[in-house]
Amino acid sequence: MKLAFWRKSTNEEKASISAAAAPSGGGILQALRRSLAPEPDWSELERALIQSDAGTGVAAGLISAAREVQGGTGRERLRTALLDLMREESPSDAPSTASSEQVILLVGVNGAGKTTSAAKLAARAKAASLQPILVAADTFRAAAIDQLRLLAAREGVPIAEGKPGGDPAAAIHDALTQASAKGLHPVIIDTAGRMQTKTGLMDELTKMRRVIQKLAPTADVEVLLVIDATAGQNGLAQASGFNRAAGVDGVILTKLDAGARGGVALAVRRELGLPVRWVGVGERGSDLLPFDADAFVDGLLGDAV
Ligand SMILES: Nc1nc2c(ncn2[C@@H]2O[C@H](COP(=O)(O)OP(=O)(O)OP(=O)(O)O)[C@@H](O)[C@H]2O)c(=O)[nH]1
Ligand SMILES: [Mg+2]
Repeated sequence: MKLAFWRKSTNEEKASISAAAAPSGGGILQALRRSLAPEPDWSELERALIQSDAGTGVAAGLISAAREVQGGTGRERLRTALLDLMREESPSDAPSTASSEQVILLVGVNGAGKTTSAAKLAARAKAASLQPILVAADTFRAAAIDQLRLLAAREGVPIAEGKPGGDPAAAIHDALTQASAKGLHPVIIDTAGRMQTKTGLMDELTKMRRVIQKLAPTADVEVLLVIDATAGQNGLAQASGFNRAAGVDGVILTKLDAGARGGVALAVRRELGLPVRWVGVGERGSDLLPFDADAFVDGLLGDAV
């Protein structure tokens, strides 16, 4: 899907992304202090990447990419490899789609941060003068609908609620009808947490996706997989099941503030081939930031300050 202007990060937000990516115990930063030479101790850097939760395969891949970079210090060569991996089309270069319909479907395992991220996205869209609507399609638990209702009220954003125990696809159907009648977008849909191994629940996602396609055939639809960064490598195992069922377009990486190590973002990009779209850095409404590769890599390498 095309990117809209409300996804662009400010300089202040870029600094927060760098801070969240910065390794707390030294890690890559410490290893890099000793790598101003063109040929640093590559195995030490590789270990530092593994310690930052990048995973062994990803760390090895990055180091071999860095070694192939011609010229520069070890730090510069690693930086080039990291940016090659993480850089995406910059949101600011993409045409604004603020006038077209947008539908965002949030999926993921239990507790990843879907509901709070939905509210944060709505808050951000509203702050950018859009008219978002939240959709409580987690009909599995009544408390989930209550949770989103409270968050919607806090952000001053309208909500379309599914019936507790009802069909989430039906809730989405009603919400899209309402959104289109009132000209509300983006439509931000919260779904129930589910394990990627439960076929029935994955089929439910496929159905939701079909309903969106049917009711909003011309909309920009973006399916975002919400991954808890503190789950480290476990988060990655979830993606393929979700991708098969719902066609994942990108990732929201939550809880980067909560002791997570930033290397997970590298693994998401390299192993899943999915762009990180947003990062969660706290529990407040404003703590969801559009991912910025340069700021992230600066933080990871300790270049930001
Ligand atoms: N520190 C921190 N906490 C977060 C972040 N994102 C979410 N949380 C917290 O994680 C917990 C779970 O968040 P929810 O949004 O309810 O997760 P969920 O995926 O909707 O959970 P289920 O609906 O049960 O599957 C809450 O206590 C959130 O406040 C983040 O970026 N940083
Ligand atoms: Mg939830």
